[in-house]
Amino acid sequence: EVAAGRPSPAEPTVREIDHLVVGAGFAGLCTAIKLAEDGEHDFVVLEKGDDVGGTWRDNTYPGAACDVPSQLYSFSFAPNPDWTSSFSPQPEIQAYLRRVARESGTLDRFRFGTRVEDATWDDEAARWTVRATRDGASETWSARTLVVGAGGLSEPRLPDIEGIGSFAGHLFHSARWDHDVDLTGKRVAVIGTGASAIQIVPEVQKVAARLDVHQRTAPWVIPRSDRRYSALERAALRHLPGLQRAYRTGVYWARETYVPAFTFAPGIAFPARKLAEANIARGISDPDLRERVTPHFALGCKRVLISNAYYPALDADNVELVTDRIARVRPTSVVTTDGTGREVEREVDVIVVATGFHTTDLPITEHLVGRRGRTLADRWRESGMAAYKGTTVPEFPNLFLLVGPNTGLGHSSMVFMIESQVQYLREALRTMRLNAYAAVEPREDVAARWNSRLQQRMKRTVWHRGGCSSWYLDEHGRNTTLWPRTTFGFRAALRAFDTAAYAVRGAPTPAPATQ
Ligand code: N01
Repeated sequence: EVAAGRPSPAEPTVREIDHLVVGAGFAGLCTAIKLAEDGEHDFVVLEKGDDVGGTWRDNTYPGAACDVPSQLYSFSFAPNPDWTSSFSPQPEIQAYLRRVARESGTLDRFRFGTRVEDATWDDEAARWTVRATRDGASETWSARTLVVGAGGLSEPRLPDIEGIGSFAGHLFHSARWDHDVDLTGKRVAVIGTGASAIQIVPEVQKVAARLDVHQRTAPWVIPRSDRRYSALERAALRHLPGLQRAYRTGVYWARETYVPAFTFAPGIAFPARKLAEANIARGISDPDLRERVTPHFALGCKRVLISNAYYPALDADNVELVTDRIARVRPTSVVTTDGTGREVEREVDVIVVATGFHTTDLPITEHLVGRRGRTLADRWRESGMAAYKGTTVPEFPNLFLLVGPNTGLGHSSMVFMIESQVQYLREALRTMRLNAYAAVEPREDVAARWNSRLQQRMKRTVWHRGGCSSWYLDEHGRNTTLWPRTTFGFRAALRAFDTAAYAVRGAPTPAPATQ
């Protein structure tokens, strides 16, 4: 139980608050810490789970680890000398986030076990009315600012496979791992070969009697240059903060110069492609299997995966790579078809669904209602998922989306992007405070120009031209998820709050926002 917003019989049913933050992952936590630092103490963080951590609380599958170097995958203001290796496993990241939350002194503003049901902009009051439920009871908040840090990869997407609901064994999504199911000696099917699956497969292979890996599209997998830090290194990192900063900067620039370059000129990825081919050759002895795991699209078109253990696991005797399409799931089996009508049925005890997340159709957007009375999802169904600077949206005053449209990365740390967005939020709040603005809303024309430039640039990227389909693209083939420039370019764009791009409404005489 936390103090923030705890209703008491004497309190009105609607609790007024300055800022309401949704989600307690990296984004929500960063927001809370920075709001507190700015003296903005009247805020609450509503979190449906029972802990901080977001994706790192939810993804507890065996082998879960970050594929971005640890030194970069931490807040710039909270370095972590305790990382044990260059790519941190999930429990360490979760422990880090818990520690940062505890030491920040903001935990009393977090309200766990509270699910946001909907949020509606009240134009007259220039406030958001947010309805939430906690322990079956509903509660209503009225907030000046709404910050949504609900995560871009937080809602599991289950595949639409005939009969999947009839499976009588254990079936669970990679992000909802069922730790009560012991896979030792079991017959297991893993559906998917994305970033989650390639971490899961080597762990399951070690214990399962048999493992079928259902691959629809082979991914590019390069070696993982992971290593444990020595005791000396850790001591040095602990006692010499400058060294940790240098380390972080080095990793940052190494990624920042190479990877964005091949987004526009896939030829530059040639060395990485050679590494990936060598990874296949090293890990797999069977030429037929090598052929079947070799991708037929440009490296970088989908997320480039890193693993030393994936290919050797596929090569193991108890593993079968299944490339025939899944036709249906039966109560005790998965049935595949080779396209000529020949079907193969494989009996399994457990199905792990590693099929990704809702990315361009985030469920929460169905429940955010803006100035014109329509939901964000409705707006985006018309225009495609889009925001101004990935953060604010016309029609939705005082709404800040963290990890919003076109802020994702294929090559570097999302923590960097989150910190940039939170900086923008702070500048917006400072501007509002200084000028006594009740509401700010990005202008349609400015937002449209921003997105049109972004999409023009996008057409030249490997994500569009690389010959693959991926979760980066929406149903119209537009990339509405990734940022197509450098991360420092993003930071520069969000350094200051650009009031001219906004329709502002002064206080205390509310009037309809104009452009
Ligand atoms: O999901 P994905 P993920 N039948 O969407 C297949 C981050 N992440 O959870 O390629 C059969 O990438 C699908 O096949 P195809 C990271 O940003 C980070 O693995 O579409 N197969 C694909 O193989 C990542 O990009 C870490 O043909 C079906 C797989 O399922 C994002 O999360 C670790 C299917 C889905 O891959 C998502 O990764 C893990 C169907 N009906 C994740 N539907 C880090 O280390 C889908 N597939 C930081």
